This record gives sequence, structure tokens and C-alpha cells, in this order.
Amino acid sequence: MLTVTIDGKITTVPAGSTILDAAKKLDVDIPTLCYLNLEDLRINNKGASCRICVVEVEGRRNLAPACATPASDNMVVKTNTLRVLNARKTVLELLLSDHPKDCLVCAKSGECELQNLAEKFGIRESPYDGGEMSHYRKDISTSIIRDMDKCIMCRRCETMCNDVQTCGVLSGVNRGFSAVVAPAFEMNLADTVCTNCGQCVAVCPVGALVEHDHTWEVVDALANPDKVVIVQTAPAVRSALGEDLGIAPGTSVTGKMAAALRRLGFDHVFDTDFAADLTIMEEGSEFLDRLTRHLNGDQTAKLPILTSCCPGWVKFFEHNFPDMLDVPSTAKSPQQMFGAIAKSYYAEILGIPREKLVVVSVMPCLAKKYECARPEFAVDGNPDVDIVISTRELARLIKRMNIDFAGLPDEDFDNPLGESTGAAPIFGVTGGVIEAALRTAYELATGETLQKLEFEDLRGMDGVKVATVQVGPHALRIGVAHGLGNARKLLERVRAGEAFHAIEVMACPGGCIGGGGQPYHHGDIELLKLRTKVLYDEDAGKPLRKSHQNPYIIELYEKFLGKPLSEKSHHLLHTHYFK
Ligand code: HC0
Ligand code: SF4
Repeated sequence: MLTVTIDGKITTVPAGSTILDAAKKLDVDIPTLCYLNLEDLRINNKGASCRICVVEVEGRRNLAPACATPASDNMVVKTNTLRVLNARKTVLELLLSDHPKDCLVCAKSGECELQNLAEKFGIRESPYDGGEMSHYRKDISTSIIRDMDKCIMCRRCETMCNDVQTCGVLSGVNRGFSAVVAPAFEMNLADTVCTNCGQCVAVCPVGALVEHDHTWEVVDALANPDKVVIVQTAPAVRSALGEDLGIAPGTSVTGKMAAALRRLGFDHVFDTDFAADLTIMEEGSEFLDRLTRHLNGDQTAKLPILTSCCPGWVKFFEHNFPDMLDVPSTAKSPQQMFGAIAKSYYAEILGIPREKLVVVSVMPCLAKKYECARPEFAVDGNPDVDIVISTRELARLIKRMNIDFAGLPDEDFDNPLGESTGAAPIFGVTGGVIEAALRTAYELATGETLQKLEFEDLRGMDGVKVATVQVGPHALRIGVAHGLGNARKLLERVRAGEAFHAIEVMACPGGCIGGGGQPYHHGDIELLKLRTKVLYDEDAGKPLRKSHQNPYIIELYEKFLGKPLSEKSHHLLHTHYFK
């Protein structure tokens, strides 16, 4: 262990720690911008480029960046000298000298780390103003808006896109004043292999990468008297929405969220969780069908089955594993199943044409904006899901409409598309979809009641989890990966011939709870753990915890679909993939 003194306080840290690690242990605040370290998820931005974290180290002439300077034994550090203060002020002034100061209309205003620091350090003007400014064309994809005029070259997005997601879309191009983070040849994101996962957005400290905001489209739909506007909310939204609305992290806001959506004016407030149960019926049945045929020697029955509900993951395997497009489940995601059922079954119940219905989704995810725009999820040009907003955007809408969220009562979702079992909320956590599928597959395959519903080996934050699960006579080898880099590793094992029966992949670290549209986590892994707990608690508290027990799902099959994998189910609830 190394003994380190910071601002007169003494602590010990293990060898390999940085000054910043030691300061954190002592609760000494050192400002950072380019720093991003989520140890449990093995995310580490080796930037040290912004220099806002400089400190004085006794015996050294130059100031040292705390995030990148290793601690040494008996090191004495000062973080609050006038020299440090002045250096940080200069760093900020230089950053602002090439930054559009349009905070009034910036999507990140109020949550911008640079804005917060400028405020904290009392920067009122920059002595370097008036020089040349970088200027780039805005790049607007369905999911993301890139405004590189605002980029501070912290490279956090690059680390996420390349090291964590292994998508290789964003990297530093050009040199000196022209240096910028961009796709190759400065192409538009929409023309690249970008998966729309939004992890670059989740970690951008400024307004250079933000979601494509669709809140005003929702307002327009709600204000249109000719439309019936319904909403569905993804499992992970309820685990984090409260964070942006003054409620303590780790608090489930399911009931308040339903109430707020009603106050916003939605005609019916439904739940993607209902469609998550439906997904389990279809995907679970497809799995059992493939497994049975495979065991009977049918070479066309491909195993492992791969979950297909995460649109970032779907685009990733379409780009990176085009030789394996017959391996993923053909089941649509819960979002798209909901849209397809809403605009057929539910439109029929209401007695209105599908064009009169507007389906809005609230998702923790930016790729869901891209997913709903995929042409195969439309009928004669009318999309199954019309508008997707993220958790952050819903929080903004609630604030904009002056709704006292904390003071709302807990309300229920509407039926028939609002009821769900405990298997549904855990979709939002890595490992949850496969756990939900196994609960149902076990009972359908064996005809016995599953005694222990929690598959502990499939839970937790390990990037890749592999477990063997006994289902009747079959020992099933199950894989789980979260984060696309981990998914790539697992899929390469499959491609190399390693045997699995089923694999779940979620594109974002932690699963949807860590999605690119969730309230910013600012590198706080504890926040992701709290969100995880909310969803597992919601599951544990439900009277029914297996998808096939959902009475409204049973009714949907009885009245409309027939049975899982029926012709109608195939037509409405299954899809195919493209190279
Ligand atoms: Fe997810 Fe989903 S669990 S992708 O992460 O499967 O976004 O929360 O809505 O569709 O249900 C996101 C979350 C969903 C879908 C569900 C799945
Ligand atoms: Fe890379 Fe994901 Fe950002 Fe696309 S959305 S640029 S894949 S991190």
C-alpha cells in the first residue's frame, strides 16, 4: 500500500492507483472532464487530455494531471493552491475560446459538465475570444445529433464506441486545430455501422452528442383532436425516470409514471412490459421448437438461439455477423410487438383504422428511435410505432408541463395492453430476458411448476456470463453478454464452434438500465446497481412472475392470435434480418 497526503489528509491506496483515486478515497473533490472510469464494467478512458484535474505534487516542478499520475509512497499533493486554481481557470478559458457559447438553446444546458465548471469557476468571459472557431456541419441521424462545434476532444465517446462497443465508428481525425472526433471520411452516422446504441451520447460531457429529441412531435400528436394517442413504457424507464425529477435514485416510479402520462394527455397508458410477456411466449416457443428439432437431428434448426429484442444488437450482428443471420430469434422486440398488436388487435377493439392511432414509446434507448423507423415495421408506410422518446425526454416533457411528479398518486396502467408479470420488468437488466424465457420454457417443456424462479448464475454485472441450466432432461448451456464488445467475444466463440443453446445480448452496459436514453449516470456505477435492484424488486413483488400466466396475454391468444408461432403471430410478431 502507498501512503498519500492530499491537502493535509492522509490515506493509503494500492499500488497502481492514481492521485485521483486517492483523492476520491479522501472525499477531496478534483474536477474532471475527460476522465471516465467505470471499473466494474472495465470502461477506462485514457484521455488525460483536458488538464482540468491538475494538482501540485511536492518535489515536482510541473503541475500533474491527477487522473493520469500514479500515486507513489509518501507523495504529498495539494489540490487547492492559487497556482492550481489559475491553471484550471486557464484550461476552461482555452476550452471556451473554441466553444459556441449558445447554452440558451443547447440540448445539454443544465446537464453540461463544461457549463457546470465554467459556472463553478466564475468564468464570465474568455480572454482568448475573437480567434478562429471550429465549424462543422451538424450530423442528424434518427437517434443522435452530432454537433462537433461543441466537442472538447475528451475522447470519452471514442472509448465507448471503440473499446467498449467495438463498433469503431468514432475516432479522432485530422491534426491540430482541425482535429475532431468523427466517423471515417467524416461520413454521417446514418451511413456508417453505427448501431445507434447511444453509449457515446451517454458519456459526452457537453452538447456535442445528444439524442434526437422528439418531444415536440409528441406534443403535436397529443394536441391533434383527430388522433387517438397511446403510450407504452419500457421496463427500464421506471427504474431511472425519478432521478431526473427530484426523486432519490433507486426508487421505482412505475405508478407515478403512469399517472404523469395520463396528466400529459395520453388517451391510454400502456406498458411495454405487456409486450415483453408476449415476446417470451413467441421467443420461448421458438426456442423450444428449435431445440426439439435440433435434438431430432434436423440440421436446419439452428442453435444457439440469440435474443433479438435489442435494436443496437440487431444492427451490430447484421453488420458484423452477416453469415449468422439465421441464428437470432425471429421474434420482434417488445416495442415492435406492442406497436403491431396496438395497430391491429387494439385498433379493432377501438373500431378505428390504424392510421388514426398514434403509438408513442418511452424507452431508455436511442436505438429504439431507429428501430421504429425500419421500413419492415410499417404497413403501407404507416409505422407500428410512430414516435419514440427517451427517459430523459419524458422527464423534460413532465417538467415542461409543470406536473408535480413527486406529488402524484400511484396509478395503474390501462388494460388490455398494460398488465404484466414479474418476468417483464427484468427485461431491463442484463440476463433478465433469458431468465424470463427460461421460467416459461421450463414449464412449457416439462409441464412442471418451476420452484426457484431466480436464476442467480445469470444475474450480475460480469460482461459475459455462462451457466448450465437443467430443463427437464436437458442441460442447457446459456450465455449472457452486455455491451457490444462482450457480445462480439461471445459470438466469436459461437462462430468458432463452442456449443450454446441460447444467448442473450443487450447492447448497453448493464442492459437497458444503462441505456443511451437514461438519465446521465456521470460514471456512477452505483446508480446502475440501484436501477437493477428496482427491477428485480418489482419482479419479486408481483403476484404472477411467469409470462405465460399473464391473463391478458392468454386472452390475446384466445381471441386474436390463436397460439404462439401461429400464422397470425408470425405475420405480426416476427421479422427477418438484412446484410
Ligand atoms: Fe429494453 Fe426491451 S428490455 S430492449 O432493453 O427486450 O429499450 O427497458 O423496452 O423492446 O421489454 C429498451 C428496456 C425494452 C424492448 C423490452 C426488450
Ligand atoms: Fe458508436 Fe454507439 Fe455512438 Fe454509434 S451510437 S457512434 S455505435 S457509441
